Amino acid sequence: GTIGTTPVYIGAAQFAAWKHTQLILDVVEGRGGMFSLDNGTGRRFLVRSRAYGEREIAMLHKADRLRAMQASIDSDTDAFWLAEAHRLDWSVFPTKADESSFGKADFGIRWFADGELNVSVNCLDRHLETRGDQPAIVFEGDEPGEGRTLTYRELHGEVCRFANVLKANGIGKGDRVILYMPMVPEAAIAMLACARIGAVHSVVFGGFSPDSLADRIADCGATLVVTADEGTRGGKRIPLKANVDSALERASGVDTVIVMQRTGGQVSMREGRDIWWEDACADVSGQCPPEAMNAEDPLFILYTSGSTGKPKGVLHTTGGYLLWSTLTYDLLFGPEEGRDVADDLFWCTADVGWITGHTYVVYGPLSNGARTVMFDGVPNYPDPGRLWETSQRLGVTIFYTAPTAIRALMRHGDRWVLQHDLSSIRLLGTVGEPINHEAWEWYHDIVGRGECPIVDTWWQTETGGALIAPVPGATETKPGSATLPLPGVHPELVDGEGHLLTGATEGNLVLTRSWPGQMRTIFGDHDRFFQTYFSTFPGTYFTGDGARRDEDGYYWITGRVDDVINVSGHRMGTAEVENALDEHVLVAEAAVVGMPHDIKGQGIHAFVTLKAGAEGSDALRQELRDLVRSEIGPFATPDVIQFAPDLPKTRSGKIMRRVLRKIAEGQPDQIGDTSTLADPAIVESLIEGARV
Ligand code: 6R9
Repeated sequence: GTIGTTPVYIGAAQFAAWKHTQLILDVVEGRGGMFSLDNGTGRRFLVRSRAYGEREIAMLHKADRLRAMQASIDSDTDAFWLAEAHRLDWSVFPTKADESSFGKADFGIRWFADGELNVSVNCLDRHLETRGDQPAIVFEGDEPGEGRTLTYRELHGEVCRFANVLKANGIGKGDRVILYMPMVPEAAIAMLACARIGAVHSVVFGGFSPDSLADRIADCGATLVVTADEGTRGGKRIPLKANVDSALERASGVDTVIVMQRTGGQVSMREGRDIWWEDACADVSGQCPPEAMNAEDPLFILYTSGSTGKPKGVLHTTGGYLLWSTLTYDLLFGPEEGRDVADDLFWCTADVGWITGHTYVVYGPLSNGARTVMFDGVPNYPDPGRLWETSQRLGVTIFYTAPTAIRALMRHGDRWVLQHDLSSIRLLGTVGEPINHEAWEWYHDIVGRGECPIVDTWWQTETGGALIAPVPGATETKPGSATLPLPGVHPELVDGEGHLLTGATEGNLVLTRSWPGQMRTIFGDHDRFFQTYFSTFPGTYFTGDGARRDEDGYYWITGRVDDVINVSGHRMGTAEVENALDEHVLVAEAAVVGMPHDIKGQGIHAFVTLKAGAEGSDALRQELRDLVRSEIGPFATPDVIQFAPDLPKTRSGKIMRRVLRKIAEGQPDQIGDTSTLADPAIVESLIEGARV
């Protein structure tokens, strides 16, 4: 990096270093500062430098940017991250970057700890001057064409108004607010309004049952809930407000419920507790000063499943999470040289109830000044061409979805895709589970016309944003591989004892160093945070995933190695489903494992033993399915319920899940050694039972 020829690439880190040493005095043209320079806008900048006089600089391709990033991160990690921090607007710029430790003695995750900023300012205010009238959110409802567009200025006004409503209802910095919403702009407005005043949002996916909702309200101690009268999904209505009402019969502490009108359906409003969104916002100012937040102040809690029955409140903070969302959105989906971020229309189909919706529907795109689609429908309504019809109509250029949706649509044949002109799409992405070869090929050849790179992004609720993924234009892809770690990500594979494995091999996937987007704690249980992620292989963060690494260093995620299953990209703990089944009076014991499923990736196979005298029947199967639906939500409904005389247990009484997994996978010949079972004969009867 010297300025010799024109144009030259200046990475953020390089620029910061030069600026620091006063080599660069002034950015004469353009918005100035690192953000514009490294934002890939492709505009040329006149830079006046003490050493070289006036020079023109311009962006180069992503491959060069990635190389420059990797080089500077290796030479001085902290300087690199402080330079990258210039992607954001801070009220107090941090002087320190990474202060994390994975070790027991000084355990803790901290980034940019003396910096101050506000997330809503970064997603809204800072764009007003340059992008105020540009679309921020493009909303597409359940019915094709039902929608509206909010510009950055409109979104800013709505967010300020709703922030004032929250304040008027007693919400302030640090208070928890539950959002139980459809995929409408109001969901993003409520998230950003919380961020504006320093309240901590916890979005609960609208498919969760009242019981699951109650657990989450109670766990995070929320005092306010935002919901809608009803949601709509594929023409059907979801009774969101009624679900909140029944959840609040169980969970206490909520004084206010704000209800937005989505369908106009009948709901009951409790005097003194429930208010309409529209009424509350009617006479409220569209200005709301942002709360100055410390980089390590909480931004949100999002519940996710682990090996135990109790969902974990994953806590993300302000500075590190936002930087990681901003950086990874730009690297993976940002524009190439000569284009602006708003030349793209980005569509991530995830619901805001999941981490993908947080990072790549709301925070990442908006922080970058992008145009982001919010979709409140489903892929097969009114027909299996919906996603492609909508992509064509809206002019989507980047499309990001889950393999399960691709597999489901692939089944219906190519014609649903080929009927539509998808030439606007330039980039495709996947997330949530490994993508099988067949689905990759179809996505690439049919949806992507054989022309669009596929960005397979591996990450987790815990990681905040993508960690292993190809940078389009820079990383060669291989179908089914998430490819290589992004800058600042340090994956390793270890064996069962935690020994580091080198070269081409397979093992447990760990991360040996922190990155800004890493979760900071499990809300209310910091010790559980350490135990869950840092005690299995001491000194590392254990992902719970297994992976293979090939001779080129590419990672191929093989799936969870713990008791977590991934059904249609919905992550759940087998213990949660077991707990729900155990609630039935006739159930003595239940064990749940994943089974291969053509569309969902994994399905749920439940082995259930009944209390003495009880008889298994189809009617009971249906009761058990309904029970899981009402305890957790429809997406957790078991595919197979097998009544079993007993479960395979070791002499110490531990269920040998490996045996059940092989039976559910239809590979009983691979069960292996069962000699340590208390009653090895049980295995034969289970295999027999699985055949019927
Ligand atoms: C973002 C998200 C995390 C788990 C993760 C892994 C699986 C996610 C993947 C993938 C293979 C990918 N996973 N992306 N597996 N290839 N590209 O999905 O978060 O809901 O917390 O799930 O999903 O098993 O551990 P989350």
